[in-house]
Amino acid sequence: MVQVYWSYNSDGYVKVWKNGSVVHERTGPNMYNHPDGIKEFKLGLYAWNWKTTPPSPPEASPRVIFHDEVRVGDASSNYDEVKPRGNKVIQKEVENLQAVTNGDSHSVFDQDGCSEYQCTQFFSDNVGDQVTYMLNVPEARTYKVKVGVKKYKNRGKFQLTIGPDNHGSEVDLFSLNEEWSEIDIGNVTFGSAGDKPFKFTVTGKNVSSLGYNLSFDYIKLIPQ
Ligand SMILES: [Ca+2]
Ligand SMILES: [Ca+2]
Repeated sequence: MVQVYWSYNSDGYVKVWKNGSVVHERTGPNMYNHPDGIKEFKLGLYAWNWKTTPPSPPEASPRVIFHDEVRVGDASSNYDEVKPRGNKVIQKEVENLQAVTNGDSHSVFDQDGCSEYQCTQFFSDNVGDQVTYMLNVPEARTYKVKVGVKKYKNRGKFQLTIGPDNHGSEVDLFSLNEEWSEIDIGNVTFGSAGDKPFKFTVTGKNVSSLGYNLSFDYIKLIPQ
């Protein structure tokens, strides 16, 4: 990451950041003293003689350059706004998240089919019951959200709400046999990083289901 204060005076500076630390720094004038103020950031190959030596371009060895994830901030930008973001998939095990319900009990159980050998069960018993998990979203950006669930014969249907908005459609967790599944909720844009409430509200149950319980395994955030 390059941080520049453009100036033709001694207060100009250029700082080069790598992995969160300044690794190179130069202070002093870094632009011409020109009435229009030439402040330009360019990305490209520097091969001046390709332009000036007629006939253009002259014989030259090929040069190749790759650019990726270019973001340009301004005077009000901060490090997090422009830093390289990467594309690592984040998976949070629901059994490790703080859970708050509307009163019905909630517990963690061990089973081989669950990711990290544990899932949660919400003993909801009616429409409108809710469990909210707090999930730390590391960056303000768009993620595809997927939820790992365990289906069974006593499960209800839910609607997921993240912050103020519903995401995805109603999901039916009923299955005659135990079944693990990954539900694609779709893309969600987070305007800021930090703890976000993922609220699951019971919306009904399959006619064949014996109850309204919900069961979760993990929540996955896939950078888009
Ligand atoms: Ca209840
Ligand atoms: Ca799990």
